[in-house]
Amino acid sequence: MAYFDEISKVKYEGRNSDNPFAFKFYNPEEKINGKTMEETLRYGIAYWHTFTGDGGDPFGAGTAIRPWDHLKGMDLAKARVEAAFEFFEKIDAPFFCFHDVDIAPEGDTLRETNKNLDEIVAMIKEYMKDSKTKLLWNTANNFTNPRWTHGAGTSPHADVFAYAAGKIKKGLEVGKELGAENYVFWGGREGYESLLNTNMKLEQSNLASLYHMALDYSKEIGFDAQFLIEPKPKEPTTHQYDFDVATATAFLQQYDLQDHFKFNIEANHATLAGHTFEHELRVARESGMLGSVDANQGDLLLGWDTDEFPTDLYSTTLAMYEILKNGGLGRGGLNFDAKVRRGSFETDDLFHAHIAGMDAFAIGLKVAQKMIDDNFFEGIVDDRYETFKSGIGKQIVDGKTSLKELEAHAIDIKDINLKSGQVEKIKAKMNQYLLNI
Ligand SMILES: [Mn+2]
Repeated sequence: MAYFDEISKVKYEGRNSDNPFAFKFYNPEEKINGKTMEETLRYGIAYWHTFTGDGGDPFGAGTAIRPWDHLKGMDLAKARVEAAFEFFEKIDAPFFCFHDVDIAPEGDTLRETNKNLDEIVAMIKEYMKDSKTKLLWNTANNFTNPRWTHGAGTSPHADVFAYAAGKIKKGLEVGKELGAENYVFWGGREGYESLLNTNMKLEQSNLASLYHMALDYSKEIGFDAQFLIEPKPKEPTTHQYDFDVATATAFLQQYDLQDHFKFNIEANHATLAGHTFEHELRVARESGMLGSVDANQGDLLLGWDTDEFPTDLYSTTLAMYEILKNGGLGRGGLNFDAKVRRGSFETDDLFHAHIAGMDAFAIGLKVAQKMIDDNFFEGIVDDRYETFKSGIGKQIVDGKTSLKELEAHAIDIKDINLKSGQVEKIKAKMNQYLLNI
């Protein structure tokens, strides 16, 4: 059965195309700096938002009209697999991502859940044989079911911790079975609401133990995926342990996990943490831990995680700058952890939204590459820190000076020739780059 009958394969038609079902900027075969756009951008489709989500929010029921709405249970799960692979083919997606509960319904026990998963995973494996779409990452949903109310790996109850461990074990097996490139840990409810009843040290140490056990088990079964932590500062808990990249880096270092994890960085989580998307990418890149990206955007007028499709070209350009300076995303990719707005309830909107996001990052890639070719930011930064290249500045950088020497250098200085930061001039030039692609 076809679920998106009226839509044919989305193709690149160029910037002047009037066809809403065509890419205007994303041309998968076009080479940018020696690599095709498809190879660099490594787009992924988020199963949960696109096939499982129904447009419901805390104030109202789902609005989405989907051709699989009439089905339930395992029949619904199977229809979603069929629809997903038809969608992947039509949108030309190289990757997809899922949580366990997105693809198969939970049973009353972990044993029943695993049985449902096995059936759907076998079906997905069959579909993958005839599809170019690969699994970018999978993960365990340890946050939706009421048992995770107080956390999963940070739960105050040992049975909940064991249940979480069992689900992760299964997730690693599923990842191996489907050839996942990465395995993601999003903290979900790993945090706390109030210190009045919380043993923070025990919770964090238990979480680290869970990660170590996951590493051991993946080694044992020969699953060589890249492990990724996805920071988020708040929501659902008040204080999430993986607040941002810097906080999560300290956690990984404290528990000797830093050599085994990279980060999956989500734009909307960055802005919730009070950072820009590019800030989080930069912090991860500078420590060699930029692994993958959840490509979306938040609404800066709202204080919660809106998971919108990315359309802000400043943001996609600065993100692609970080990704290109990182030498690409390696085994990671750009996963559209994004949902159509509740009011965008028609099936066609799934295509419009992905086309918008794919074009926005394609523009970002082209503009960022052009700026790198021109040494645009590098030139600005190089000039700005010029005084550290020689003399006392070089001695500071090389660690060859002292407070005494620095005082002697500074003691009679009257005028320091500080230069303007020229942020407005830089932004105006960036606008020229964006308009001239
Ligand atoms: Mn989000």
